[in-house]
Amino acid sequence: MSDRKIIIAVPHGFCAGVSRAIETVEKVLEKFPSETVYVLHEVVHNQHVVDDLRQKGVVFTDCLADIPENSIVVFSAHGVSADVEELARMRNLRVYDATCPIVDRVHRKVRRLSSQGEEVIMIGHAGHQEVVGTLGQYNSEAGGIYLVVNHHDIENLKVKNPAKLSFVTQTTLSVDETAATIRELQSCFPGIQGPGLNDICYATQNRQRAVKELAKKADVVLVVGSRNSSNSNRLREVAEHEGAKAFLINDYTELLPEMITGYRVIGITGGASAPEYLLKDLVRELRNFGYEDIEELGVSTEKQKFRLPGDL
Ligand code: 0CJ
Ligand code: F3S
Repeated sequence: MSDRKIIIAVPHGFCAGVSRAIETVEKVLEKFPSETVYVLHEVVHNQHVVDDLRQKGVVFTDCLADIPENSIVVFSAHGVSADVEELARMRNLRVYDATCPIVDRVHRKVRRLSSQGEEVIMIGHAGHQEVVGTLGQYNSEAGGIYLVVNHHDIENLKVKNPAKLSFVTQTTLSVDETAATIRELQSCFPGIQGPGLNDICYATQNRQRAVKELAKKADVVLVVGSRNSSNSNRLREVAEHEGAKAFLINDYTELLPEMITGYRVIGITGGASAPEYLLKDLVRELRNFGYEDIEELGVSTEKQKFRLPGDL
């Protein structure tokens, strides 16, 4: 009998914000069957989700100005800047906002800080959709908002008034790396105010805790998620830091024999935007390689649910 086995991390896969965003698009499609439904940016960073919705008729675009006036548009789970919201109003677009409520909470905080004239440091990855949206909630006529991701950025940072300074973070960062970044910010700016690690959402924290435990038991960790998914990339990194080999794959077709050859225990998890059927497909594929036993390794259960936006 083979001693090879698969361990699946719990929780993995869809979070409440992703389920809400996808359901928002599906409900909008149902409600307006004869209209084109536009989605600004990938609704979530998963190629399969986006392809499935495209098949159902959704038109994805990265440019709001390309959407005809008066059309229906859904904003992605990652949120948008205040300028995009304003442009949508000017073009009379009918907006269904699928921004995750946890991202929205960070947006509200940034708006409040900017209205109080406070400078804000955002910890996050340059160019990521969520970061673009959150930075763009700050009124540029207030003190200033600055993006940092590492030691080098902090070293080079000049703020105008360290006595009125706060920080916020992207919701999908590595918990351990962010803790170190916050410690460094606090040592450079002793008066800085912030949420600690609380802007990192529950789903990111739970999936990272689970993959950490998984990586202690598995030789290799396979993370199902798309390349541009921040939280999925962080899961791969956390597993690797814990000493396992780790790969991010979009689906089972990207599994290469050399990723698993010679290893007894394969750990599996999925990013917050990875549909469950992709994990099931991967398990089926691993069975073909002789991994018959399946276990689950759970660190927590999740009950979070978010209401759909608007009149849906
Ligand atoms: O930013 C978010 C609200 C997380 C959305 C869920 O995951 P995903 O993969 O679409 O986005 P990230 O690249 O932010 O992880
Ligand atoms: Fe929201 Fe976190 Fe998911 S910010 S969309 S609950 S990964």
